[in-house]
Amino acid sequence: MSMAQSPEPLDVDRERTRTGMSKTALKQGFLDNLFYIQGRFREVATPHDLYMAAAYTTRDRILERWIKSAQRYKTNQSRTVCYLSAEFLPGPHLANNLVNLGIVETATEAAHELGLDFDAIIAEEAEPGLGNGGLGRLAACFMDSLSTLQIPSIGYGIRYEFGIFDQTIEDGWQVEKSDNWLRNGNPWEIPRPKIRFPVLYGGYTEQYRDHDGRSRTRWVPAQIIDGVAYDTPILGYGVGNVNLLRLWKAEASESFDFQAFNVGDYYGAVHAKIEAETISKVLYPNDEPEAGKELRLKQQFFFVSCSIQDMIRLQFNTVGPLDSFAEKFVIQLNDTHPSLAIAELMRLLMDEHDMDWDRAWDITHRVFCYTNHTLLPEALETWSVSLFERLLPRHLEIVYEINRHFLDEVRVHFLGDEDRVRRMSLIAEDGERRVRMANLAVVGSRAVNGVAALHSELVKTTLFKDFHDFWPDRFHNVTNGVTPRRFMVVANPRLSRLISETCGSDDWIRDLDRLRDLEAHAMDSGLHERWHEVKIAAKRDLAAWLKHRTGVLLDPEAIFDVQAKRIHEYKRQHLNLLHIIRCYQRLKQSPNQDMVPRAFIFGGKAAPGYFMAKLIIKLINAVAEVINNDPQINGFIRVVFMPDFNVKNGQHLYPAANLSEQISLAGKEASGTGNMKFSMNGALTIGTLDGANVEIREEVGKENFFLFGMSAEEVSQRQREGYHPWEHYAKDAELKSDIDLINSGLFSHGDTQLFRPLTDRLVNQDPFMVLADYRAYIACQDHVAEAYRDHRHWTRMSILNVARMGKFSSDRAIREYAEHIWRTEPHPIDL
Ligand code: Z15
Repeated sequence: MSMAQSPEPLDVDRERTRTGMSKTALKQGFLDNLFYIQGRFREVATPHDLYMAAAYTTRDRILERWIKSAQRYKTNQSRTVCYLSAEFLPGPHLANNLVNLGIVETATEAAHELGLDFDAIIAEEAEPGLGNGGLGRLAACFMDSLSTLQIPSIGYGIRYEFGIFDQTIEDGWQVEKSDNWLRNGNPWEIPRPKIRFPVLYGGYTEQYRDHDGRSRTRWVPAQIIDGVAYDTPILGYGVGNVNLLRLWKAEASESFDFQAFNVGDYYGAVHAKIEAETISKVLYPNDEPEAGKELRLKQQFFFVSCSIQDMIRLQFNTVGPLDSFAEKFVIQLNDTHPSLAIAELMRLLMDEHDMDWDRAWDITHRVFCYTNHTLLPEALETWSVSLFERLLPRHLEIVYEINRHFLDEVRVHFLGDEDRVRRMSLIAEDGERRVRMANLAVVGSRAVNGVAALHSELVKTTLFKDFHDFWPDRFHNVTNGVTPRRFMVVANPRLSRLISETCGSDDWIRDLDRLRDLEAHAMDSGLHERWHEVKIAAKRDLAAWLKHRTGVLLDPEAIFDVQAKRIHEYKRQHLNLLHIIRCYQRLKQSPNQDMVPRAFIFGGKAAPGYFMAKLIIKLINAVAEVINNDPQINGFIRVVFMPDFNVKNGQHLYPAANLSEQISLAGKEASGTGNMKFSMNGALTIGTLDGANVEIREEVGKENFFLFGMSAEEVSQRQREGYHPWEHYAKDAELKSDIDLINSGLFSHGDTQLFRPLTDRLVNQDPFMVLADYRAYIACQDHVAEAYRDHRHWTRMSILNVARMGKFSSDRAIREYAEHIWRTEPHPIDL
């Protein structure tokens, strides 16, 4: 893969042998690992054995860099970024690690010489699905970029035993299967049984006097659970730096076990063990907060408490006294899920390390930064005071105390504005009293950021307006990005090779702005031909994959029109469906019309308890069944639902897409990151002015982007005026007939009621204004079809989309965090 840095070939050979990166060394390492770790000969090895041997052979080559990084960071006392996230979605490690080690070609050759099917070995890996969607995947992209930019960092999270469910489709409905990703072992993690911290829950607090006679608080918990560290190395691309993904597993605390055992309660002790382990058992499969779920709050406190204790341990092991904690560390809160860390750090500094309030608060509010990922009111986390108090009595006291200090400041600043005080309080007092986690995160942090320019503006002017009035300098924007290593080099090797050949270097992989060099070739017919070939080849691969898994056969010449993301009403998969039904009706009315063939491809999981999202999946599959089996349509349009959309399966989708659907209601999608992944792989976007779409359009040029729909401004204006979806239904005959067709029973074997909840909601409420944007969407889709007929023009737009995607590398995002928010410097580890 790496064609850049080239000393003398002989030196390279010698160096590769010394570091075990030569083909011979890889082959020997592989056979040794197969024998000594898997206990197998080639002849009897299962595909999984072969994968494990390849994984261990790769891991062996990471370890030297890993240990060197850890030692260097320690002796340099480097400032360290701690990224706290309840979710990480790294995707399969093997292929990515080979890319980042720079040994893809050597490893491929080694495998072939051993007579192995390397692609099959790579496909064998089960991915760690420790996240729901965008937020977890963003954390994984950021880990990749932190290492690549050589910034010392630790990702802290939970080692869920069961990640996001596996999705199957049965009779058109989503069915959830548990994700037992650890079943066959995980070669990428190293357990650290000695890195273990007690996590306390429940009980009560009491006052006492310490030896100096000062009044102190003691928390007497009702339950103690241990968190044990499991470490996964995160390699940077083409650098020696390896950072740490440290995930906590819950175990019964030994002392508690023994207590029960000593009084003869053996079964009670075993029961306590089982109960303790449920804390890290399963990821909540919801992109929104799980209202009132005690176990979820326990999970959040569990990983936060372990992580803060670990940082305090590291502080003592390196720089020393806690006074410089905020110089040694910066803690980035990925949404509010880890915001209990603010109260936990206060507690540890005061109750365990003797600090007074002011010193503890000074450190705390200088160490934290908070990223907001949503404006949707239903997605803002709050916890009832009664649950909070039952589980974390000491933290509730601390939250109250933070609130008291904070609201006093607000009162002084805004004399007499008690309404404002009520809105800004950490405690909601209307109805059941609740702790507002977002307010806690803003008050406890030095910097707050949104994830795209539009989103960050709305954060300042709507969601956190009062806070922005009070602390204007606290608010920032860092537009999201994605890593080109996984989403271009790993997912799309053909395109990556073509880009490197065209640009004469693979420097773009570490410096994505270099893609601009493609612009000079955007009219070159030689490049056009190869660009088209690369896309068609990816479409053939995807078509074969989908045929095998769903039985639906797609025509690689058709427009591959893809919407892949969580299923949610605000993302408007049903708007896409209305367009499909429109195409179908047009073809039925005039079968001989000259329509551009299309393959409509969907992918995405619905939260198991989200009825409307599950009904949308059913409708997609119901429409697919009718259209795909209608002989009059004759394959002109096809609809397919890719089951189990995840990082691994997504890698088949991005390279094959011609058209990327980014059609959320403006103002609702904070950023989106799939939009970037598609565009980087040469898909054109049909989209609204929402999230990062706005900036993508600015970068690629408005003539290379299919824009439709209301702006966020227009949306809020329409809502203020009063929105009446039934007027659209009544006035637009085509819209009416598309919705009526759903209600006719055509897609439900005559059942006219099945999809009623969905169509009724559209006609009567339509909270995401599908009907208001319908006409503009159909018109825009017609432009897309016309544009696709001009192959040269389309290919040129596709090349320009890729050439202008430099901004959306997560390297750029991490550079902005490092410079404007974290104030961290790179610490290079030489190879
Ligand atoms: C999640 O994946 C996102 C926001 C959330 O509040 C939760 Cl709980 C999960 C997504 C946003 O919806 C998406 O627009 C954004 O790109 C992503 O986070 C990463 O910032």
